[in-house]
Amino acid sequence: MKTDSTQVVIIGGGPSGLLLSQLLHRAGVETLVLERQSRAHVLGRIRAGVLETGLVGLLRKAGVSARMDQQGAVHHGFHIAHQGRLDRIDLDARTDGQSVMVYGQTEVTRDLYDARDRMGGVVLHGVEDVRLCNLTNGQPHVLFRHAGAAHRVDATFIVGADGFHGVSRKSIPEGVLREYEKLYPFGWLGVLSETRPVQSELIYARHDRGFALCSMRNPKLSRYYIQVPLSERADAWSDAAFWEELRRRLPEGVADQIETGPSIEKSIAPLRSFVAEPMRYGALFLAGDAAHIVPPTGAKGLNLAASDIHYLHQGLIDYFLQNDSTGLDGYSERALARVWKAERFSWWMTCLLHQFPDMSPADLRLQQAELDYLFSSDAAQTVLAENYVGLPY
Ligand code: FAS
Ligand code: PHB
Repeated sequence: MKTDSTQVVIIGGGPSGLLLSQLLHRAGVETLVLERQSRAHVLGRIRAGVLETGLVGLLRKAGVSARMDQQGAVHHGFHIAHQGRLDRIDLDARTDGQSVMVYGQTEVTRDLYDARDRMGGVVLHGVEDVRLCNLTNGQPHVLFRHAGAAHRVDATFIVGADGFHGVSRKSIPEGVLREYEKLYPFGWLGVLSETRPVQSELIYARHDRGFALCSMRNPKLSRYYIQVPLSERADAWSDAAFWEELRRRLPEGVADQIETGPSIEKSIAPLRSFVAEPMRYGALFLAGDAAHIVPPTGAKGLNLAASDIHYLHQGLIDYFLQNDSTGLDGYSERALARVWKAERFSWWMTCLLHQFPDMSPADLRLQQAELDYLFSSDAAQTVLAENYVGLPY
């Protein structure tokens, strides 16, 4: 058994773990990141596309914003398609000039890995059998296997940034952990294609046949989604069938502008609302998808991970550099307050735009009335806009 020690062990080399490691390293706090998958596997994931102002600011603070500033696109609004027409949500006007950045999570993760390499940050890939030990009664440590050898690393703190299926949340005893979950009876079939995005801004579409979303990664890379039943499989959808169904869910003036092409990625993501409380147990802190999941309708998943990291990195720096544990002691309560507001918004956007199998005619009319009210009320559009650009940290 090889034994080592560090200040903070981070389980998970996704955006949460990498961003925290980068911010702590720049402040002089030592970390070790343990990642189950290869770097290529992590970078092969196609996930979020919209960054809130808060995350953009954190990436700048972490020194990883150069490529985002060159290749990302600032968006000042987006459209909602319903009843055959497009209505725009003017983010600028509704939030005194705030906007969002469209820049893929894959690129954010790539920028973070490059920065970790430049700083000599240690990220171990192919780590197996991670076990969290002594979280509340003595020297917290992590046991794992890597490159065929058994390892033990002692740490002052352990951060679980290992996503929804990780080991960290499951290391909190059942009597302590409270879990809240809401499953949606549909998923999103997503396609990435090297085609011109149909519009320069995102289009969220409500249609009797189901939800659709027109997004993008850059002027030559489009990202589209359609709502599908949970029973569907991505490989059962030909590209032609996907493009035809997408067009049927969009207003005519938009549908006939869609540039089709071969899909370079096609996958189905289930939708769920999930929160685990508390986000701290002794020396363990949970961050990102390890603690919460939102339906992607509100573009909050990655952005919630960012606010967790904002609170946590500050608390850890205060502890190690000022011997002040106030931020760490208040982390769970502070992070959860913002998490639940984003869960509410993501649930609301999902209910507004999706067709639920058990909707009655009255439900359908109420859903349409919600949209009619939204576009007849400055106040309602302000509420949507301030949530979409991201509530304050
Ligand atoms: P991640 O899941 O990204 O990273 C966790 C890391 O921990 C992974 O690399 C994993 O390999 C590693 N890990 C797991 N168990 C481990 C173990 N035992 N030991 C070591 N390492 C371990 N958000 C949006 O805003 N918009 C979207 O459109 C969107 N689409 C999504 C589609 C899918 C299929 C999924 C799953 C999520 C999507 N999300 C979306 C949310 C997503 O972007 C997350 O919020 C984001 O990846 C959160 O980052 P992390 O918390 O780092 O978790
Ligand atoms: C994406 O571009 O992948 C995306 C954008 C907005 C969302 C969800 C996904 O709400």
